[in-house]
Amino acid sequence: MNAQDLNKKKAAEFAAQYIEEGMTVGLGTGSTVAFFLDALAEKKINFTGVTTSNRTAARGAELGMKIVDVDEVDHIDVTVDGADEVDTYLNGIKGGGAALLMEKIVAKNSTKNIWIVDQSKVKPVLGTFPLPVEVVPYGSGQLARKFEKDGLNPTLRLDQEGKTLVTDGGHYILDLHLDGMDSPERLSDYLSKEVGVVDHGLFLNTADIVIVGGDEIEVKER
Ligand code: ABF
Repeated sequence: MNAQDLNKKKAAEFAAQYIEEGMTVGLGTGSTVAFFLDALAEKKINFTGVTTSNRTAARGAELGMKIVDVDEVDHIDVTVDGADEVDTYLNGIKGGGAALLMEKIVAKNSTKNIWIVDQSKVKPVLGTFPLPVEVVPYGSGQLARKFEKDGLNPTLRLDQEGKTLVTDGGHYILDLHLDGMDSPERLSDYLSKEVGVVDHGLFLNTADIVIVGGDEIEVKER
């Protein structure tokens, strides 16, 4: 296992201690969360998992977990999810795993949000990682042209076979290659107002705790 995966595993295993018997737990998507699911299964406690993607639902079921959709619970005690980038304000970019919409829905319905990342995800400012924007397929070409004109360098996300990726929600993803950003808040507002944008990967004021796996575990609190 390489150093990055070891750090992911460390953060994931540390996060498992926040989960108690009987909790309703939002389960994120990605390889760091995969380590978290394994650590959670090891605890052998009863809890209800709320899924953020078909992949997570499938993995949770394989591990014998009770996995439900967000509308089947009245609240979510805590959600544990990964991220692609986290800045010093604990704002983040998510969506590298193409699950940003369901992740944001689950996060917004959670009492507490915990992110688990390896130290390579922690950056002084956001925007090195391409910003995913989930868009309605109809009109996505026009949106891409507008983003291009606005200097946002969009690329249409393709799947492993080189075909246009379609998210669990039936949408496309335009990744914006920004090389940094002055104001995540302004960019979030701009994107949210564009007709055809379903949502985007800027998760602002969302994470309450970020657990960073490195030589030491670092716990950052909002
Ligand atoms: C998920 O975690 C996505 O939002 C994000 O892209 C991913 C990070 O993946 P990994 O843990 O595999 O680095 O929540």
